[in-house]
Amino acid sequence: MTTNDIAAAHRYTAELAGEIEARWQQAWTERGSFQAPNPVGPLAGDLSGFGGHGRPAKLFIQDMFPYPSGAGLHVGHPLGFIASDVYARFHRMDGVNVLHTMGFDAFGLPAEQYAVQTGTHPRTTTEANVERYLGQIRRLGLAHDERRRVSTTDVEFYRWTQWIFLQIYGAWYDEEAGKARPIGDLIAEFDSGTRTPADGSVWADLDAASRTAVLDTYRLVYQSDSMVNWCPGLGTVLANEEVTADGRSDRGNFPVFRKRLRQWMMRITAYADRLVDDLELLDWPDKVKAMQENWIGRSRGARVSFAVAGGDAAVEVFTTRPDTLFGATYMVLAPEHTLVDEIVAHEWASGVDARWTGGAATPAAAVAAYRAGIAAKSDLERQENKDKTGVFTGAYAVNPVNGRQIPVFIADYVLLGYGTGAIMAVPAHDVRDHEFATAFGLPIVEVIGSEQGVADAAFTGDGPVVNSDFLDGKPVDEAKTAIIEWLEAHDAGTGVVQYKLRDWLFARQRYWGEPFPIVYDEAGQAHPIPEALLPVELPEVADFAPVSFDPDDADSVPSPPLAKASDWVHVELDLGDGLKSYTRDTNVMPQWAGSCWYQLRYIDPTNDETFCAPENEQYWMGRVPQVHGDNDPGGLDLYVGGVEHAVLHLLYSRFWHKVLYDLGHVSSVEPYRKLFNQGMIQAYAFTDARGVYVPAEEVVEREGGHFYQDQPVTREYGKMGKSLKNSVAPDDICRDYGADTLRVYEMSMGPLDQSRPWATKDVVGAQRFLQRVWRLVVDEETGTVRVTDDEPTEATRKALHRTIAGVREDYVALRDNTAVAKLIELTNHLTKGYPDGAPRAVVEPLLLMLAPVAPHIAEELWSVLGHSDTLARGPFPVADESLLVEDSVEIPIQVKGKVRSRVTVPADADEATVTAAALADDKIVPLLDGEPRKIIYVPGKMLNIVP
Ligand code: ANZ
Repeated sequence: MTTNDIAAAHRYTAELAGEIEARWQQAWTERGSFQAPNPVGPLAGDLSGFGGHGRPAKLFIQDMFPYPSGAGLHVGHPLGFIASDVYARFHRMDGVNVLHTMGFDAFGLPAEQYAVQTGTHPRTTTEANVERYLGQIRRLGLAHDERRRVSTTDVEFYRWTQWIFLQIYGAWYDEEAGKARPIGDLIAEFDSGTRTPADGSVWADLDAASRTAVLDTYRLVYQSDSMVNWCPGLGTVLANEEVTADGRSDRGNFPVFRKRLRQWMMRITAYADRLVDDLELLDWPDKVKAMQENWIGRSRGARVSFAVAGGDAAVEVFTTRPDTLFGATYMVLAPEHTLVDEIVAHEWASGVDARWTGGAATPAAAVAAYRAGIAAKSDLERQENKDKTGVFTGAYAVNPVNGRQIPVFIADYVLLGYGTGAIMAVPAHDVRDHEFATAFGLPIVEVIGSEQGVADAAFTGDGPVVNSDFLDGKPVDEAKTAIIEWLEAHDAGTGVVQYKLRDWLFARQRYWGEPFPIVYDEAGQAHPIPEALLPVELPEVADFAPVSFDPDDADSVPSPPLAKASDWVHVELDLGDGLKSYTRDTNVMPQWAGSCWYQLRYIDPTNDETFCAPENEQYWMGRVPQVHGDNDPGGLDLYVGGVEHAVLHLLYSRFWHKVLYDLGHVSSVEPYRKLFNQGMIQAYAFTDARGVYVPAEEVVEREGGHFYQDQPVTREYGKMGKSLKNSVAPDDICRDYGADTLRVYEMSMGPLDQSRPWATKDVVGAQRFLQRVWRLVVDEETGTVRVTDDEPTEATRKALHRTIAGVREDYVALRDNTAVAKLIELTNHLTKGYPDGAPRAVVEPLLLMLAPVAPHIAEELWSVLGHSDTLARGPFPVADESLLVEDSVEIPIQVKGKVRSRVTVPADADEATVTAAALADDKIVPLLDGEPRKIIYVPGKMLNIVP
């Protein structure tokens, strides 16, 4: 045996790490080390003994759960998972009841597309992928309460997704109360006459079908006709991006028809104001709040009425900038606007600008020719078109604010379906109007002052109003208020609040999703499925593709895969009035549905009486004003995930939660009190001569260049993932170094919210650190324990307690990189200072502090030191305040009020000592001419000398 072999016997190698890690993962599962007790229900347990000493009693921590794709995790995915695990482990060790688990967002398109191609049931594919993910998650040592794992595809999960859908369907938004209420309340109000339907109909006179129709206009879930791209040949509706410029399907080249189709919608717009206003209550990154605010896009504007000169007609416009009214120099109607035919002039006035007439003999002919020319264009093309086109109608309108007559045009950049389909054009301050005015030689009048002026381009920024009579000098916001007051006083317009947010299209014509708990009677009326008949299970079908039709049959209607399950579609049900025949809704919910509420199921995953018992919700998510202030909305204590979910998921989820709150099902106002966005892990990617990505792991570096199969390749840098072929699998890193090393590496790469480059060659640095810790405890050659029972020196004790105080603060603030740096420093201090064995009194707390980041090695060494219990529940060390006090202090010395030097004195030095040190200081002596006149000492802070 060589020396090397002996040394290797007890060295912390990847192999040994792997063995330790598997053993501890097993032990944690067996002991249920990470199980968090609930107040009530199946997971109820003892809650006494948590919290105290300024600590919270509980913390609910969650990651944005993954979609289990076939590719498995790459090392970028666990960045957030590990960070939240460190946070959870630290607090659990510190005596907090921590709920941390992870489930799967498992409905979705990839499994379904795979099913269409191969016939493999999406459930089979999904379950295999979930197994794979679970293996990877377990390998990383994430401390999850495994009893609480859920998949959105579990029948027992989506049963409650359907139940929540029914609560939303059974509710309407009461504007006066500012909240959702049960639809039954609305019916009662209609019945008693305390409220009348908004559409003016008389409730008492309506038949059952008409009443249903009225209620549908109130429900928070409703069906409405919307324009979609229908492709009969593929049997599916397509997104705009899937349709070619000549109106055919990208895939298969079939004709595509614009068609109005009935679709399920969720009335999220009812919550627009609350969704904006409540952002203020959230501890979220400003960037994400701003993105939600922009997405909702609440803006104050006005409808303004312009009389048409020489007639009775008036053109109403919608504008977000009524403050620019004095700068309106022409108007534009959408070409299809119904007023056009009414106002169009009989003939051109003499001397009309040739650019305005489109070469036509009369205004009517110009309008007709222009309409014919644009009929084939889609809204998108019309808006994107940079070359502004249009024709003059021959008519003039009167600007209400100054009586000026301005020409009225039609142009395709104004859309019929938005606002009122007509605009007042302010070329000085609107980009599209500027382009149009330039092309047509129309006046450009500046009304918002700017340095750049408005001759070359529109100025869209803020500034004082100019050239606008009584508005002059006001900033934009004040001017808006003033002009809206003026318009309302003169009956020329009204202020309106406008939102960009649209209702949420909630149906998908797919297979792998939650079925709708809705059936239709023979008259086509929709009925909700009673709660007792839930869940509506996804039926088996033989093939997962939608039904396709004759490609040219524009009149066909989509028939989703579920329509093929005819035994399932046609049912006899008793909905309370005897057995009758019904047909089921064959749509499925969009993939967002499950993630709208999964945190609530984590709380009570096995409750079969309710989606989440109120006591449990209150405990884990309830408001805690004593800790978070009176405005605390409640919700998760920490939600970690990528910034790509700033809108959609985070908005949908907030919406559902608020509906549940209004209806009294939850006590928290918001689902996610605190949000943290982790950065991304990036990596080098390589392209060959054709610009195609090649597998990064097979690229070799030599002679200062990079080669793939001996061909030179070009290096770039980007997000890690399948598309750039630069993924690194965590499995490989765990095999080559161990999970603890991977965890330490990822946590020490930099601040958590910043993106960072992955470099496999740097991982070894983290491994070396853990090997040094290992050697503090274990003799690599003999395997014996190296720690001593010696007292640490005063300097070491101080170093330890400084580390404890710092590491605690770092863990609380998710600054794991600086926590690791402090642990490395303490380790190096012990390695250098105690070559013959470091004191147990310091090594033990070091292991406890290391445990959140590198839990397996910490557990192993903890047991090597003779402890039989796991350190999953700590105790996490507490710093001794008295050891944090510095021995010496630095006192600034001022001469005539200016700092001239600093002296270092013992921390408890009295005035005489400080003065003596100051008067002997090299930099002070030359400034003094004999005895100073006056000396002022601020104890411990400063000494001021007046010479
Ligand atoms: C005058 C004005 C002056 C405008 C100015 C903007 C800037 P958002 O924010 O998207 O709601 N607009 C209104 N209806 C339109 C339609 N049917 N087709 C095309 N454009 C339309 O945009 C509202 C602004 O878009 C409105 O405010 C109007 O132009 C234009 F310095 O009015 B504005």
